[in-house]
Amino acid sequence: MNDGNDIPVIGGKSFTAVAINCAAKAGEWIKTKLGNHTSLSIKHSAQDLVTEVDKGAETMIRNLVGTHFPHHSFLGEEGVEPGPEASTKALQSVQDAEYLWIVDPVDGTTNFVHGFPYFSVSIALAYRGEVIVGVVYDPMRDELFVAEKGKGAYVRGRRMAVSGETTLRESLLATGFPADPHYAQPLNMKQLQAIAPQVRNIRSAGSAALHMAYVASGRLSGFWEIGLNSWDLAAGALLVKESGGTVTDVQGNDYHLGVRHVVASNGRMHDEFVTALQRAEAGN
Ligand code: 2AM
Ligand code: CA
Repeated sequence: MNDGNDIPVIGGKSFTAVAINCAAKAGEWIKTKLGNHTSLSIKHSAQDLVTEVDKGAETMIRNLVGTHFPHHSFLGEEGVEPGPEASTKALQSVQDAEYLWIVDPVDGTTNFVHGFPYFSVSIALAYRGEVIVGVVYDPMRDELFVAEKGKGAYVRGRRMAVSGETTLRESLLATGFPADPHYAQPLNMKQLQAIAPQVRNIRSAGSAALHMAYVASGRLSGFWEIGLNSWDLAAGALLVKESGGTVTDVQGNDYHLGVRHVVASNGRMHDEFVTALQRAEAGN
């Protein structure tokens, strides 16, 4: 096969096979580094961390993707300057690419640094701005979540389906606590305070990609978070959609690569969920 540019590529593999291979390989390596990373840098703020493991894993994935698909574009968290403006600009510069790989080498870096065993590798491939392959790999549990557009989503070789809860009252939700103290954090606190009494309970485990994978697999009814980047969400969004769920922004608009404030759910209580978040934001 070739990669769409009529130049044959040696050792041709499907997009999904390459995504799985990259996630598994990087994930296994990251796992060996748990508790052994040697450098820790602060990016945007004391909450925004990066280690040599994030950078090494991204390089590994970039090289592997480049070997199979040398003409594809690549957007990885560690190749972008910290902060929301740089992320938005970086996405804008590549989002019209024919094929774009969107990679978070370690989603949940804070957990990784502290030895809290909940982090993932997130790899998505978008074709003309639409995600067509999504893989999220949890190396600690050796769980690989994979979705192909139109072909469903799978974990451990079994087709995934979202959960059945139809109301917020019976829902188990997750959120992420944002670092940005000016906008995202106060808004998230408002939402948390308003939503908590309306639901069964709320979790916050620290990897957006894995939270999305848990919505897809029915372990969570829904997830929301403010101020994320395309690499945190692209793979997970396809997992949720291909498992029968719904992904929007906090206004209820359909997911696209530029969404930063995300709401994902089993779809059955999505409207109630979005309405509750909007009410919380408006303070009523
Ligand atoms: P990361 O570990 O790849 O940075 C946890 O709430 C989620 O927020 C994780 O997916 C984490 O991804 C992301 N995150 C952590 N710090 C962040 C920051 N400063 N800005 C944006 N997202 C962040
Ligand atoms: Ca990361």
